Amino acid sequence: MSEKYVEMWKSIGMDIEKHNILLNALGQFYTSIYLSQKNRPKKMDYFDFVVSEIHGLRIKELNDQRAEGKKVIGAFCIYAPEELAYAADASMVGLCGGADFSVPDAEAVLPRNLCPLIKSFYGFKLNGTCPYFQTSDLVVGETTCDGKKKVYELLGELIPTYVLEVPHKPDTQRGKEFWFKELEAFKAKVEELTGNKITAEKLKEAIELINNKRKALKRLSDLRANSPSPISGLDALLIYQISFNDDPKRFTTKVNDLCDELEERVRNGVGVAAKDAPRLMISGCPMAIPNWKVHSIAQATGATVVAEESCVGTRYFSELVEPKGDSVNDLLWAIVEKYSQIPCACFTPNDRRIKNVTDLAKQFKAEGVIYYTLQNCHDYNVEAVKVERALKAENLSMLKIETDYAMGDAAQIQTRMEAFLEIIAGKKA
Ligand code: BJ8
Repeated sequence: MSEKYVEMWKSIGMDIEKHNILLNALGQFYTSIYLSQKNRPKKMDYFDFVVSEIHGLRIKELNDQRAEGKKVIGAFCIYAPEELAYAADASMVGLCGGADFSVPDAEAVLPRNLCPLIKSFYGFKLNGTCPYFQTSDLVVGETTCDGKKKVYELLGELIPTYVLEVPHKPDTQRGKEFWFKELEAFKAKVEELTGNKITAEKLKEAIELINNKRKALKRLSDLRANSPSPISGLDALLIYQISFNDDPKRFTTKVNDLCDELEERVRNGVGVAAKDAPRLMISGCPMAIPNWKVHSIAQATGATVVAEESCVGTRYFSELVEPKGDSVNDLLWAIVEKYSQIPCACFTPNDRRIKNVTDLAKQFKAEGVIYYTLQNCHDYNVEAVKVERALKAENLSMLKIETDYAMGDAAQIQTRMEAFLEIIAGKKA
């Protein structure tokens, strides 16, 4: 891919030399983790292609759109209301933040004992190796956790950054009213950025576009409840990750095509792991691309990952925006209702998530839950206490893994997972 796009990368201010190192490493990583999997669905071809062009063709598409006057908005959180971006003919893309590669650059500025996701994204902007950052006209952050909130102040020195104030009790009437006002302000910001008015008609279309994407992802997710699961956890995770970067309409079509194939597999009893492979659910912090660490370790132990209770997972697509009227206000309220159901550990109380974890574990017939928390993420780390209690009450075992993006602890995590699988096997016997 490199040669073809060098001029484009230069034109958006990327560090070509450093970026080449990143691309080479990613290519090798992808080949060893993804392409080595056996019996993958044929329709994964498209998603392999997307990954191979994730810094190339997709960036070209976005830059071609920009040349026509359209805007690109970068985001980090599923609280960023993408419906409003698309209603103004802009695109919303996920920004890089899932690799250890950029962490040393960030640590030259930021404290080391900070969440790796935050260090990673800040480092990617500092070192100029994320083409999505370089293509964004605006970054939208949000006041979820303290680390992100403070780093957005620094990020704002490098790229225009707008911070949404997110209510920390989003499920209350006051929280919803507050969020409605924030959405109105963000709508005005997007209109100012794009020069386009967000009409009811445009907003309705955008809601449908994103609802369709969420429906396709939920269809894929639900298929994994079958035994055997027709797709590997790694492949499903990859698709969830790509959902933040690909063109939403094309992506939805491709996910539905894949689901047709998976339904066929289910009818024929075709799976990817051994029939008796232990079924694991992952719950916790989001895994931004190319964070495949825990899934690849789980698969190496012989387990099959069947669900992710995560923002790169069920929290993104479980609910739809369901308008009860046709005015802009009605549509904004529908967005409020949908987003206030996202059970992020940054909020309190977060009973919805505790219930979701146990419900999902049952729905997906998970025999154990891997609780995944990034180092220095206090919200997910502390919430593990309540999640574990709830799972215990359902006689479900949980293994908590607190880690970063580096692979230094991979062998230790694998040993702990193997011991966990023995406990699960002991319960079955
Ligand atoms: S809605 S989970 S995507 S904030 S950055 S909280 S890992 S210390 S990402 Fe998130 Fe939105 Fe919530 Fe979902 Fe912890 Fe790190 Fe903070 Fe993080």
